[in-house]
Amino acid sequence: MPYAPADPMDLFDLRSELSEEDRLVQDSVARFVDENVLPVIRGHFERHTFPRDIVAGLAGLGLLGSSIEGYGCAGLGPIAYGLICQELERGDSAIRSFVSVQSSLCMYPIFTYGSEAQRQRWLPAMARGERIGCFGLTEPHGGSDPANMKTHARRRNGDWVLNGAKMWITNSPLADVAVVWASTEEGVRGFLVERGTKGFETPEIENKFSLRASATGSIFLDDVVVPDEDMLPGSTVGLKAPLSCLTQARYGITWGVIGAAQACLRELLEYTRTRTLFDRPLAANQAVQIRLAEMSRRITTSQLLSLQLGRLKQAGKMTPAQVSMAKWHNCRAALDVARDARDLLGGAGISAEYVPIRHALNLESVITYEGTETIHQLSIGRELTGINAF
Ligand code: TGC
Ligand code: FAD
Repeated sequence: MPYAPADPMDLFDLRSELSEEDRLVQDSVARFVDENVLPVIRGHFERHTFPRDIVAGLAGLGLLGSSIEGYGCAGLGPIAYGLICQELERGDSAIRSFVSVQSSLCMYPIFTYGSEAQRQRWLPAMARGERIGCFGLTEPHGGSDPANMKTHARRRNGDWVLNGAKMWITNSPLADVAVVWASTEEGVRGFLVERGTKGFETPEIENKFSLRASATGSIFLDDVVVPDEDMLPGSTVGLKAPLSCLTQARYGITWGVIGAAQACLRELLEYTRTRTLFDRPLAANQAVQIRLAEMSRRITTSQLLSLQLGRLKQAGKMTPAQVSMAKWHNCRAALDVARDARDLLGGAGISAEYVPIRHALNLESVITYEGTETIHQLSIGRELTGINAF
């Protein structure tokens, strides 16, 4: 058979490993991103605004709570969810973040730990994008150690009274409902707190230099009364429930960041072929080709990790340590690709006209949230040695 050059974004032809359904999902999300995200995202990044207009489109494609069966959700498998994240983050990490939080951090705990009444009330409306959720775990004094939780819920006349503060909460300024984790006398539990409840405030965090197209805020809880029926009854007492939500979202992030890295490499390939320096295309220099090859190696190893992780998830065998390895590896790989692409664009690399600077700035958040790089390294260290070094 004659040799045909591989797709530079898929050197190991992993697309041929996908099911027909997964390919259809990927193609339709890719089209959506090309038509609805790429034309507007730069403006939103520059203005520091979330593109709220696209929420209906995300919902229309079944991308909100896509892994949930029933309740108006699409019931897709883990590889399809990964591909959704990958294509969305090719547009911008903010869009993938929105979908991660709505799907993995809000709809997932309501589905997994909620009562039937809570599922009926929230999930169909959230799948339609009519209700937006946020997830409040991190607190101002330190997000890496959620066990040291200060936000608390105390029982009063059959209700719960919540006090405390959460910080760096994606979607909180937009959210209709917040999944708030609070410490109780029995341990940590999840609560659904609705906008409009007295004492519940969600001011936006301004002036971010990263994820500028995402709405990030705080949550302040000042004697907020939450009825007992809005406590997540299945949330086991302790950190297991919130950490299980993080596992779902981190899985999606491992795929998402591949999309950001691909966007950078694709643009850079074009740029280095067409920019002439010292009488030859930039891409004709060995030093440049080695850097492009490095980017491709980082993307390919990330793709292989995520695909295998997806297969393990599908088989019900995925472990938190595997997720930590892929989250650490793929975020680091994508950030290195974006920073190096920025450098190879020279001065143009600092302009929003090219995508690497936007992706690099976004990835500075992505490598920090959902567990910093160090937290994931220490999780793997604990898995290997059996010694907790946090
Ligand atoms: P540890 O003793 O390890 O665990 C307590 C219990 O939870 C279980 N567990 C998990 N279960 C499911 N998934 C996981 N990933 C789990 N990790 C642990 C564990 O088995 C145990 O169960 P049991 O039955 O024995 O009680 O807890 P630890 O206090 O030692 O903490 C470990 C550590 C440091 C890894 C954890 O605290 C951690 O992951 N810290 C980082 C916090 C973090 O990632 N926060 C993210 C906030 S949300 C966010 O950033 C959203 S950004 C969204 C976006 O815009 O995309
Ligand atoms: P800290 O925990 O204070 O860590 C500071 C530094 O110390 C880090 O480099 C860390 O790696 C290091 N460190 C910590 N412990 C150790 C140790 N034992 N040994 C060595 N080094 C250590 N949270 C939510 O709950 N919901 C959200 O929706 C959400 N969205 C976010 C959106 C954005 C844009 C950002 C930036 C953050 C978001 N977060 C959210 C918070 C995020 O999860 C935290 O920022 C993250 O977990 C780190 O917590 P921290 O910022 O308090 O840093």
